[in-house]
Amino acid sequence: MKTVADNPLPHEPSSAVPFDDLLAKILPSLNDGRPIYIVTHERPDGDAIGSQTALTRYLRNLHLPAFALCTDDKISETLRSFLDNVSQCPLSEFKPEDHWIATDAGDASRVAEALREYPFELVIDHHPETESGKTFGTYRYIQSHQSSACEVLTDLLEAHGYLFDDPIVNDALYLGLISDTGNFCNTNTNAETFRHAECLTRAGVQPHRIAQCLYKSQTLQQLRLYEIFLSRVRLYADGAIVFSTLTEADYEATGTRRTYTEGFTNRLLLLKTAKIAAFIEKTSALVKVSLRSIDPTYPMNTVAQLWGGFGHVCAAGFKCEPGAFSEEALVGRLRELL
Ligand SMILES: [Mn+2]
Repeated sequence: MKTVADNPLPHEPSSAVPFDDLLAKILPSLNDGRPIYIVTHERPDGDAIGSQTALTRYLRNLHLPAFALCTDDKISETLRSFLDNVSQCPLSEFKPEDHWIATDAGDASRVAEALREYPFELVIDHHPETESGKTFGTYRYIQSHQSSACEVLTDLLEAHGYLFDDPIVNDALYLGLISDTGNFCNTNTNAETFRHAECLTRAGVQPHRIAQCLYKSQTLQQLRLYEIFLSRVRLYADGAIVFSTLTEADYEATGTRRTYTEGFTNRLLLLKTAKIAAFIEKTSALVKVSLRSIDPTYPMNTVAQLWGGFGHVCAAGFKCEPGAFSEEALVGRLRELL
């Protein structure tokens, strides 16, 4: 049997009060009546929408004119139901000279192309720092040891004196927490994650209700898409590497969209032999690959970087032109990690 010492925490837990009150430093400069746009990454997931919703709502509660700027009109109805709780601004109405904050997006390349040149004043993220990211945002609060942008934001709000008294903020924070930890199953789950979850649950969040929203709200069309996804599963290296692929035609045939595949890559790791999973999405113009591994022994970010991508150790991805992608080459790189 392994001892605790043999199984150290994958990440150093942060201390209970890990930083000064950053929001108190920044908010005075944002309080000049101009709108504050809260932006997140393209193809937003639960953590993106959760952190965007929570921060927009929190600033609104402080009587600041904050808006969630939605750059993706194809987000799933589940995520939409969280975002619809806060003030939103359509892409057509913003003014460049207003205030800009990014959450769950530490690099300009993560936000919509139209916004990349704007002067972001605050950037909140938990993705590992990138070279290009260092010039994005005046204040950068990047905590790559934390599970989610929502966990980072929970700390920021706590330090700012938030009493966890707004159910909309709390539910949104919890959404991000369970999204990025895979419902507390991924390697980024640690004691601090549970402390934040406890804090939110004590404040009234009902974990079963958020889990129901996120994991048990599939339409029959989505299940049909998943059926196709499973039918395309192929194994390499005696089942240690699991691949599947979807194409534009699959979305059309099932009446679904690319944004409906949340969680698909992780589900390839349900296979007992699986160590590494890759979900390949093909369109005529682009190949998008999501990579997941069961633990940091198999670093996915190093592989994603070979194709210009990035990400976390156990969850990374890349996009490239169809001509630049070869499944054999990817399998070859992944085999080297085993
Ligand atoms: Mn995230």
